[in-house]
Order: sequence, then structure tokens, then C-alpha cells
Amino acid sequence: MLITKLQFLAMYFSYKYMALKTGLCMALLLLQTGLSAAPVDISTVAARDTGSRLALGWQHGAFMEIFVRGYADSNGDGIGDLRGLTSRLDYLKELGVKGLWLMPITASSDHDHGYATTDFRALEPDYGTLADLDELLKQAHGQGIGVIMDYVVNHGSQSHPLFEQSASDPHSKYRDWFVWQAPAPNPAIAGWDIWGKNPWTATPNGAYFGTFGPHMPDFNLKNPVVVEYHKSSLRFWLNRGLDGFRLDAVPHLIENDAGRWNDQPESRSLTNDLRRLINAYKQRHVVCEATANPTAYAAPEVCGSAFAFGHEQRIIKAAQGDSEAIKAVANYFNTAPLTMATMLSNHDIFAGERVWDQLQGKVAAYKLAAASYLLQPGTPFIYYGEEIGMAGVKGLAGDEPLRTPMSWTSDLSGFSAGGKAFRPLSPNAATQNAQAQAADPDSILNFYKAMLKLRNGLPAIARGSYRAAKAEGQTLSFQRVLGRQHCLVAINYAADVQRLSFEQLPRRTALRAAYPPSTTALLSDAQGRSQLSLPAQSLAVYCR
Ligand SMILES: [Ca+2]
Ligand SMILES: [Ca+2]
Repeated sequence: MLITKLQFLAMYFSYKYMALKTGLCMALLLLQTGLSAAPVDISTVAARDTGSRLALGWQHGAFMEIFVRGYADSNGDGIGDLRGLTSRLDYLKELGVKGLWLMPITASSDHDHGYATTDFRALEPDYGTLADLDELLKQAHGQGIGVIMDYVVNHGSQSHPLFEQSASDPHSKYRDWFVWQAPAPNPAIAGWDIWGKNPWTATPNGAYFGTFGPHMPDFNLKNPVVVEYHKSSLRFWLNRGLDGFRLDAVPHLIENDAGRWNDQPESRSLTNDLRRLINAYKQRHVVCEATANPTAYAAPEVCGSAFAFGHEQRIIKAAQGDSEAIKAVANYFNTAPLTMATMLSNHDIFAGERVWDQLQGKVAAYKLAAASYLLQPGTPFIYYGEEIGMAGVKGLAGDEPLRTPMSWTSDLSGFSAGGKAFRPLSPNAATQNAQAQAADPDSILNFYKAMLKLRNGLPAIARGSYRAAKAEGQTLSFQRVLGRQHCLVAINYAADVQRLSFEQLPRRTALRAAYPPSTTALLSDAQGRSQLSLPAQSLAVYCR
């Protein structure tokens, strides 16, 4: 363990301070040759579950997806960090979230999104120390909030020390940790094509495979030693008290050949192995990114939960009054597992721009989009800043417009003690910032609070069944039932008043208004039917 830390520090400082590079690298070499240890910790880690302080079922509450780099900077260097995040737990608690998903916080070569991992058991130095993580977990658990983090099983960074060894020496003992072939397969003959690209990269020592490009080489997950390494790395974090993982890109874990690279049975089976390892610890949560087949990966015998890709686009269209999309939103949970992880958008541009930009800042539609997924089944994942209507930053490349500093205030003073940031603040920070929104009772932030209060106060909304879904014109209604609790959610997406009718309610019952506050109950008749007029672009929730 000491050796690993020394080696990590040596690598880190050699990166940071070029002048010291030669001397420290020699020290590193001496350590390696003298003790023949791996350049990163690959030792076996046994499970040591210290239990959980979280309430049973905490993972049925809403999560916040957080890009730590963009959340809150505690030391004035312009980069968000773990201490900054810890200082904002009061805000998250008051909002009503029950879980945090941290985008990768492990050491990476990209020094940005973090998906190009260089050490699966070390933190990104810019984010802080393991002691900072322990403190975050302690304080989050004290607030009843669980913390899961991204874990990338499929690939490492091109500058992961073990990949570097496997690349520089075909006889390296780490060669079989990655997917090598010599000579490189000819894509014209072999037929390799992943999203229009050849996944093989030729080098003087053979060609390696990278689903997501040359900078992120795939691990060879047919090698049991590699699988054990990742399992031990998952245990490393679980043993510290982490509450689970968001497993990245799981349909890409294992490839068989050019025609069989996506969502292979072996990938599902390995995903299930990892889920079982995590769920063997008390009160942990796992969610998978499985764009290939989200509902299949949400099955209990695969990942248990997976992001509902596609549903977010339907909700955004429904919020704009598209009646076909409203039908699709109504029908989704008639077949999809109730354990789907839902969202309006995330850190990837393929899942859409910031909601504010997609809805052109139309606040009424924005609130209905939020209500649609926060009141439907599934575990909602709010993307940081979504709850205040943060806009993307125009003119940045790729996914960067979505990954900007949180607009705590109208300027950068809320994000960083130093008043600076690694990326520009959102263009609408003057109005759409947490401070201003908290003070405005009609703000998007206060609407999110109200919706999460419903979720947290009504078990039927958080984890009840889904029934009587009905889309009519530009209106939607559905019912959520758990035990004796029976809730009706009715949404009018239209620009004028609409009369909605309902069936399958409890018979001859007065359902009290849960939202908006009202003293008038909704009465059902002897057949369990009722009617209601809803103002333009509004919603109502009634419960027995
Ligand atoms: Ca910082
Ligand atoms: Ca793979």
C-alpha cells in the first residue's frame, strides 16, 4: 500500500513538475525493479462491509447527477472539488434529493470528465484526498443522502500505466489485460465498424481495440485476472462506505467479433456479476448506462436499474404539447420496469442539450417536463443545475456546453472562493442562479422542491405501481398505488383549460389535494370515475 502511494505520488509530481521528472521516475523505476510491484495498486481487496447508515429504500428517492469539477470550488483554484461539494450538502438536503451520482472522481488523464481513468483506486488530485471523500460520505450519510460514483469497467486511459506497459512490450505481463491483435485487422475484410469508426489502432507493436477511440483502450474482460482487478477496485470503494455505482457503458464490456460487439450475452452476465458483488453489501445501489437496450439491463438478473434513454426526448416533446409524445410518455411504464432510472438530460450531448435550451426558456413547459418524470415511476436523476434552469454555454465543443460551473450566484463568486472557473458560467446565470431562485416562490427551484416533497412524502409516488395511464389530446393522467395509498397525477400540457376524466379510482372516495394545496377534494363515483378541469399548463395530484 505504501509502495503504491509512493508510486502514485511520483507519477503525479512528475506530471506536474517537469523539472523533477527524471529523478522521481528513476525512483519509481527502482521501486518497480527492486520490488516488482505494478505501477498502480492491483492487489486483491476482500469485501469488508461496515454497514449503512441510510434509511431502508433510500434509493427510491431522487438522485442528483453531479460533475464535481463543475459543482463547487473550495480552495479558489477554479476547479470544483469534494470539499466544495460537501459544503453544498445543506442545499441538496433542502431540495429533497436522497442520492448523489458523482461523475468519475478517479484519477484520469483527461483532467475533465474523468472517463479516461489512469488509476481505479485513486482520486483525481484536483478533487481532493481520500480523507475528503470520507468526510463527504460521513456528512452526506448524516443528511440521509447516499453517494454513488461512476465506474468505468470497459476501458482505461491510453496513459493508464498498465496499458503503457502492454503497449511498449508485447511480452509484458499486462499485454493480455487489453485487447491486442497483430497485425491490425483490415476493417474492409474483417468488417469492424463501431458507430462509423474502425475501433482498432495500429502501433509498431500490434493493434489495440478501443470502443470509444484510441485514447480509451478497452480492457480484455475475457481475462479473469482483469475482472478480478475491477471487482477488487469496486470493493476498495465499497469498503470505504460508498453507496454504490453507476456502471458506464456495460453493453460494451465484451466483444466477440466484428458482427458481435454490442450487448453480447457475456456483457450481460458480467454486469450481473458486478451487480451481485455490489448488492452483497448492505443498502447499496447500482444503475447502468446501457444505451443498447435499457429495459433489458434494468431487469433484476442483469443490472437492476438502467437509464431510460429515449424517454427523456418524449417527455421534452410532451411538455411542448406534442400529443403523440404524450401518448408515448403515458405508455412507457406499462411495459418498462419500474426500476428504470429516468432523467430529462445528462452530461452527454447525445441525450440532448440542457433542458432550458431545449425548451427555449419557457418556464411553464419546463415545470411540466420536471413533473412528468419526478411523479412517474423510476428513480429520477436530476442533472446538476437543471433544478435552477441552467442554460448551456454556446460555442464550446462536444459535451462541454453541458458541463459548466454551477450557477450558485449571478457571478462566479458562488462557485469559487477565488471567483474563477475552468469554464465559463452559463449565459443565463443573472436570473437562473440558486440564490435568486431560492428567493422566488414561483421559481423552477421551488417547483422541484415541491415535486420532491411529494415523492418523499407519498410512498405511492416514490415506489407505487403504475396504472390507468391515459393520454387524451394534450393531457396525461396516471395513478400510483401502494397499499392503501392511491394517488392520481393529472397534467395539462395545453395552452388552454382542459377537462380531464378518470376511471379506476377507488370507488365513492374523497381524494385530498396533494398538489397544488387546496381544501377541495376530488370525489369519485360508484364506478370509480371522476372529472377535473385543469388550467393551462398545470398539474394536480390527489391521493387517498
Ligand atoms: Ca478546487
Ligand atoms: Ca469492451
